[in-house]
Amino acid sequence: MRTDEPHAIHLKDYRAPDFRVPEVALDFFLDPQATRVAARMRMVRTGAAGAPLVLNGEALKLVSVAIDGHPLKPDQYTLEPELLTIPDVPDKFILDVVTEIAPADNTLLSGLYTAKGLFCTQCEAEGFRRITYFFDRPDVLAVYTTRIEADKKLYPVLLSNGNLMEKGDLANGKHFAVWNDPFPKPSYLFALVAGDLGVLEDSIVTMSGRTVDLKIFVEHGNEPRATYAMDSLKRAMKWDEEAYGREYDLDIFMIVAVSAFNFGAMENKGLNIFNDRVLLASPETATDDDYARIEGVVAHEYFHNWSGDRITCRDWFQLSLKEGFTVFRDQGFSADMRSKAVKRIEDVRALRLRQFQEDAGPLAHPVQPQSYITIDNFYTSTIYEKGAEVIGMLKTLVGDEAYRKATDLYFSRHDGQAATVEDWVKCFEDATGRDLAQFRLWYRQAGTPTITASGHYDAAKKTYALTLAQALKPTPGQPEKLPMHIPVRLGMVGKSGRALPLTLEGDNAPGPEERVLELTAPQQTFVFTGVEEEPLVSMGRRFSAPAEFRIEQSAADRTHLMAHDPDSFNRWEAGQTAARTAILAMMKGAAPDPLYVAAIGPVLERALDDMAFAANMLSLPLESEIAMAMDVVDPDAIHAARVALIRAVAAAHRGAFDALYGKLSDTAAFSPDAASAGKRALRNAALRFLTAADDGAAADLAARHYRTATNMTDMVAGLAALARMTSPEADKAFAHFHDRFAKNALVLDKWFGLQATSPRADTVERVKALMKDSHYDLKNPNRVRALIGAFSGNQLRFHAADGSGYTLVGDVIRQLDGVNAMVAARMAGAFETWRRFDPARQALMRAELEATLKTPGLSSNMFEVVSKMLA
Ligand code: 0A1
Ligand code: ZN
Repeated sequence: MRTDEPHAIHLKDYRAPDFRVPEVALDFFLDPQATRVAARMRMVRTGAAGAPLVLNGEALKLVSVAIDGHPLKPDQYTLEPELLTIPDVPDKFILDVVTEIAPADNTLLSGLYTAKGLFCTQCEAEGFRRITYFFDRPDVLAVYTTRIEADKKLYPVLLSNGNLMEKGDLANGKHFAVWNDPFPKPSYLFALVAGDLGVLEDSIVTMSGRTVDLKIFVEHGNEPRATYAMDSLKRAMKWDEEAYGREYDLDIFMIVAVSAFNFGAMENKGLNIFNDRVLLASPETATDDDYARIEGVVAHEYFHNWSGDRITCRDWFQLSLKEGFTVFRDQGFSADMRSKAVKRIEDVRALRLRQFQEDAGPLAHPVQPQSYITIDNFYTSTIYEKGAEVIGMLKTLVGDEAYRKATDLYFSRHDGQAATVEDWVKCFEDATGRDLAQFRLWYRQAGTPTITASGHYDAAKKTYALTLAQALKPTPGQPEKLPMHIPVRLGMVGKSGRALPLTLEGDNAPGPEERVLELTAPQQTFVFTGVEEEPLVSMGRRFSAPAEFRIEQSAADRTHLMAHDPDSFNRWEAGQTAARTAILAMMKGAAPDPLYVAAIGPVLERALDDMAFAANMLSLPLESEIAMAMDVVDPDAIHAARVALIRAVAAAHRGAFDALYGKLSDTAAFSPDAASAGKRALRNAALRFLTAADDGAAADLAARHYRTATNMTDMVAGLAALARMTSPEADKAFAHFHDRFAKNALVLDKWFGLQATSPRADTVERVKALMKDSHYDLKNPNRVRALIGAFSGNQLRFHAADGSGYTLVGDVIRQLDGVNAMVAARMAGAFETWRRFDPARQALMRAELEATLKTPGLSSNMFEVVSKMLA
């Protein structure tokens, strides 16, 4: 992993492998310090005659290597730090490789590692090479048989992919199990788990009538906390049958929860491995957001069985083929399980917060990148979330029915293959007859396009001419951009609030109230006829493209749309734009916009109609969202103006907030369903306004909210309100929370995170003190993310003018780089926006980046992100 001169890998250099590996048999002798792996692989030459066998390997001790049973002498192969080369091999042969590894020392959590006495694997993207020498690339698909041998007392549960073939006891207190996965798969989908685990079991009957056993393995005692994940899994399996016609294919589907995991979860064939943070939930320990995330991630990993496992990627440049599609699928599932409008709002918000930021900075890359140094750095919001948006646009352009036809074609045409983004787009062309040549630019061009609309109403002719112009700024390596194919969904709203029909010049019947315009040129004008009154344009409904939609509208226009737009997403959007505009003006000395403040009145009046939606209407743009709209970010001014607007809204509607808060107090037993969660969200939104002042009354209310809470959602809301205050009530509540949950790692993470995101002036000092807490652990990614990750998202305090926040995070990432380079490089993303700040802050951040780049033994992961940020 550490290389002196990290070099880039390019898509244009892709070459098919020289060998096929139809079968792999692995024999594991588990031991935390010295695990032995005996691998037997059947190799068949498919490439050039005489080409050498070159296998990947990393951090391995090679014990022996043999071809067709004949051990090789050291002069018959060469061993480099990351390659095993055997120059002279036959066209068909059996390769035996024995390696030794030390899972307990594997702090990178890639390959085979131990966590709390458990053995587990993480092989995506390139972890399998840390287990044995192999073609560790996604286009080499093999049938795996895995035998695991381990101490029976310590590791009673032995799991791998596929079906259990055999198990039994051995001498010396050992036992073994043999698993076989009949579906050929790439090495990154291999998984093994061994440990002392409890299990929650259930089953489901698939659409063709087969019974599938479902098992979720967790630490003993945690079984009840896995019931929501199990319920989500069953709903996801059913949904995939209905929405995509996809049936599960093995007789058993297993999930294992682990406490140390680099990302969220992993779709290993038949044996998903989860970060326990996105699996375990109970009302006392998980918030409604946690429940929603669990539902989404369980579905995501399950959906990968078709979009990822049955059809995998030819190479890692195709990563979005599986990730963008699977995110799109999980978003569709969650939207169907909950509220479509609210889910869309949440997804767009997350996209803007992370992906738009990425697209506007030094790490911008296309959905299909052309090169990388370390693939681990490309599990990005662009690959995942923008990739999903691109698929959403395809669906918008071709329509629901044709979309299903195209995905059916994709699944049948490429089942069992390692496919490409091009294969995917081709299926859409073949299924629909559409030419998607220009649309392909969404995969190739980085950056967020801006769509600027301007309109002209001719009252005499009753026509409205709408001109749409698109622009895309240069991004690293892409100075010139071509115009894209952009679906722009829109409607027109009259002054009275009614929706106006959209009849385009040349239509021979009155048009619908909503339509999708296809913008393909740099600028296009669409003329609508029969427009009875001057319209307000509601553009980019349901966010029809991952773009920035710009239209000149007054505060009055926006508050009108906020109240009357028939599209609820755009009602929310109008509110966000109005609030952001108001805050930006306040930073220049304006008073809180009275129109915006007044517009919250009707929102409160209608709040009970759709509570989750109302909670979103009441949620002001975040500080980092406001920063996106500034040329030079001023974190102090943003914070002050945002708080001032919240206080102005609170003061104007005190009575209504009080009434709402009182009316919504919950006495029913906890249920995680969407309606109940929406009710809690709305009450907690009201709490935010009622505790906007930093005074005794606010502290009392927040403390009472915290103390009387009967579930984690409300506890966290009370605690978050207190975290903004200087009252001694805050310290009391945090101490109470700590003592109550000290033994529950996931809840303790919330305790760390809430303190790290506090706007209080002493936050940097507090975070430093928390790093000395006995519960802080640099080796546990969840804990580091909870404290340091949360802190670097605290725009006000991370960007403290004295640079103390930068030094804190800089020191951590440099230290963490030696422990877990993958997680460290992701955390370095905190500095991604450094050029958007004032010269003094820029200099401070740059100094941290330069110090990082100079660190001896820097990982290639960190080298890649930091050198790109400085370029
Ligand atoms: N494929 C997984 C994400 C994942 C990627 C890499 C990992 O380890 C380095 C872990 C998980 C998903 O999309 O869920
Ligand atoms: Zn995924």
